[in-house]
Formats: sequence, C-alpha cells, structure tokens
Amino acid sequence: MRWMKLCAVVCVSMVCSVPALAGFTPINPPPVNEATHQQIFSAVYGGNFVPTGLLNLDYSNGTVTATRVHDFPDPSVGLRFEPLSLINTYGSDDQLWLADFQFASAEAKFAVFEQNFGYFEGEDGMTYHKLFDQSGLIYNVSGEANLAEVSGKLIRWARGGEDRVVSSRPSDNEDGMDHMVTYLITGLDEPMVIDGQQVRGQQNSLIRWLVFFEDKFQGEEKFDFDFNDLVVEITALPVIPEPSTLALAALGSVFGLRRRHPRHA
Ligand SMILES: [Ca+2]
Ligand SMILES: [Ca+2]
Ligand SMILES: [Ca+2]
Repeated sequence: MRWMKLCAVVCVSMVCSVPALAGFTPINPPPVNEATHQQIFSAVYGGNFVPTGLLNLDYSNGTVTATRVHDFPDPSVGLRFEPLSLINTYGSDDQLWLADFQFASAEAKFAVFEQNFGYFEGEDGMTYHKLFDQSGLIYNVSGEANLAEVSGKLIRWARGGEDRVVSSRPSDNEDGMDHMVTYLITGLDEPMVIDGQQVRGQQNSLIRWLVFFEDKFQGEEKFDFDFNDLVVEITALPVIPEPSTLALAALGSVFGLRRRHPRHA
C-alpha cells in the first residue's frame, strides 16, 4: 500500500516534470545597464516598440512588428514540416532553419564575452562554421556575412566565442537549454532587388528575423538567460529554394522522424 502511494507520488511528479512540448522559452530581465528586447527593437528599427499580441510576447512600433517565433513544437498543429516555416510562426519553431538566406548582421551586444555567429549544418553536423566575428558594444557593433553558403541548406544557427558554442537547438547544448530566441520582423516594406530591378511592396520584401542569444550555460557564474548577449538580424528571400540533395535528405529525416521546423532601417 505504501509502495503504491509512493508510486503515485512519483508518477505524478514525473508528469509534472515533463518539459513543456510547445511554447516559448522564458526571457529573464537583463541586469541594470543592459537593454530589454523591447528597448533593442526600438534602437534597431526606430520608433517606440510596445508589447502586443495575445501573450504580450510580440512588440510593435505601430508600423514594424516583431512576432515571437515558437521555441518548441506546438503539438496542437500536428507534425507538419514547413521549410519556410517561419513565415507562418504557428506550428514552427526556431531550432532548425531552411530558407533562401541572404544576409546576417550583428545588431547589438550586451555581454562581456567575445561573440561570433555561425551555424551547424543539417540535423547532425557538429562542426561549427563561423560566419563572422562581432566587435563593439551595445548598438555600436559590427560583424556581417553574406549567407549564400547556407542558402537552401538545413542548418542550426549558432553563436561562438569564449570557448563555447551554443546552438539554436537546445538538445545540441551541453546544458540542454534553449540559447536563442527569435522574432519575425514585418512591416519594414523596403525595396528589394529582383533580377537587377528594384521592386517595392510588402509581398516582395525580404523575410527578416532578429535572433537573440544567451551566451552562458545554466549553472555557470552569472548565467542569466537575458537573451541579449548577441543580437543578429537574418534575412531571406521569400522563395523556397531548390533544396540540394543533402538538404532533401535532411528534410526527409526531419519529416519522418520528428517535428518539423524549420540591413536595417
Ligand atoms: Ca529558441
Ligand atoms: Ca546573458
Ligand atoms: Ca546580457
């Protein structure tokens, strides 16, 4: 009888300790003298961003909107894989990425550690490919890269520096934690060049994301998960690229085995 009671307690606590399958990674307030995501959006895109959206996790300045992208799969949507998933933020998350990537640039740094930006290839590649070193502090930062080498490839974004690399996929990280949160940026409506011709219009705009990294592992001294240590803007053309054979193979394994995924004003 006592054993059964113990079992019941254990079973209940096991259920309770199962990590959330869907949703958003919590973001802690930054230390004094560092900026929140709301402040960073205002600095990068101008205007006065305020919280918006159903969960107040998005931000808008009335024209430009930053919509938070899921960090974990949403089971209510089912196992659907969308290569360009992040256009439609529902049912997709920011762990694996595939798009016609164009350009990445450092936008902010609120951290002591050195920062660089890159990626891991495919679902399984564990070689860190650095794209650029970030230099400078706060918003006075530099570091950028043309993303032709990852266009049409399945990748996980990553941040290096200070003898550690963290990945956009939590299970890659030594603490198993999410180290990157993502917002889809819409409303800039800037011109885009197609076949040498400049065209205007929302439907022709680049897809744009702002990704925010946390550079310390859970349990390290002064770890804070404020997700403002390195902020990078990523752009892509709104066309699903012809995937390479490699990307197709990776796509197949993602679809078959598990969840789908996925310059400024
Ligand atoms: Ca994430
Ligand atoms: Ca931090
Ligand atoms: Ca920080």
